[in-house]
Amino acid sequence: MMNDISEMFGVRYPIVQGGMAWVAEANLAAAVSNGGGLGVIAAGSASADYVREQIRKTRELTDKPFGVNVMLMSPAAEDILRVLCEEKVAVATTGAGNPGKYVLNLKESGVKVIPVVSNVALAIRLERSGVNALIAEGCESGGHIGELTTMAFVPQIVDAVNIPVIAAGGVADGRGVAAAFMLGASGVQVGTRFLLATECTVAQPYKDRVIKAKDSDTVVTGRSTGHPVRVLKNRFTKEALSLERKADLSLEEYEEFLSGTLRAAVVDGDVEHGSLMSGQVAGLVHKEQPAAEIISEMFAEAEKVCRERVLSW
Ligand code: TUI
Repeated sequence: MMNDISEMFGVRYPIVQGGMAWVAEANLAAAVSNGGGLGVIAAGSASADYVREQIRKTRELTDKPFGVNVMLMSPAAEDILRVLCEEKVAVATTGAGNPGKYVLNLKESGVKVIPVVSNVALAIRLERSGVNALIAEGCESGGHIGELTTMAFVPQIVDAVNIPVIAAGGVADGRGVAAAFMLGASGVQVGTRFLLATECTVAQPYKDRVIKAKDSDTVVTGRSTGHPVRVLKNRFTKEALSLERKADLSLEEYEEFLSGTLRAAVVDGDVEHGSLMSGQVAGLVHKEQPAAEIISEMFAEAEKVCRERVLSW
């Protein structure tokens, strides 16, 4: 399936793997790229050296293009972006901030820049700064989120810019892919379903919680602190929400409470005290599968639903 996004990335299917901090490392990124999508290494809060090592490891596992997601709130973000230029990574996706001032350098080094945005104003500004495409992320997503839903947000971005738009948030199967294209997107970004890829090295208890989750099992913590994050409900979210109700809570105290909780979930499999970031589609994903199978299944289903439900009405 060739379109502007698959041609831009040089991949078979217009699907980008979400830049899930701690979760998305070389094994998952390479598996997604080998399966015909764009695999992505998440830099998260890691060091520039870690990112360079993961880039080199991914190159040993695939000869296909892949990207790196840079979480711009990280103190190491600038060093990581320098590594992406030096290593001439195909694509940089960015999140949790405005990458405007880095766009020129990245593009001059041959790195395509695809920022995640959660409002139209930033999308317009970034189009002017020369980014190659945009990821419009709705609040159905896991992790750090904006306010708007994918359904409302994607067509508004599509109307506002003249570069390709990739829809994210709430996409986990072929129906989601088809719906994203109906909204005007040229591709999709998928996180939660790839968390259940066989090649994803996240601790098994985390995967099992996602598999067991129902539609209403995610909650958004951190709204009161200005850092809303969608996660699966557990003892950690109960404590986080109760801490947020404290009148004299300082940001430092809240950040101290959060510190290490994502690592605890992903690496140690601590599903009670850990932060189990997940999208609302957790209730839609039921099993582990190889990344390549996830991708081919999603696009086969998208084609089928378009034929059966759209083209025949
Ligand atoms: O970045 C994400 N999702 C993430 S990052 C992350 S790491 C983390 N770990 C612990 C606590 C908090 C975060 C987990 N999930 N998604 C992309 C995204 N970007 N969502 C929203 C935004 C965003 C927000 C503000 C993009 C741009 C932006 O710009 C602000 C500005 O300066 O205009």
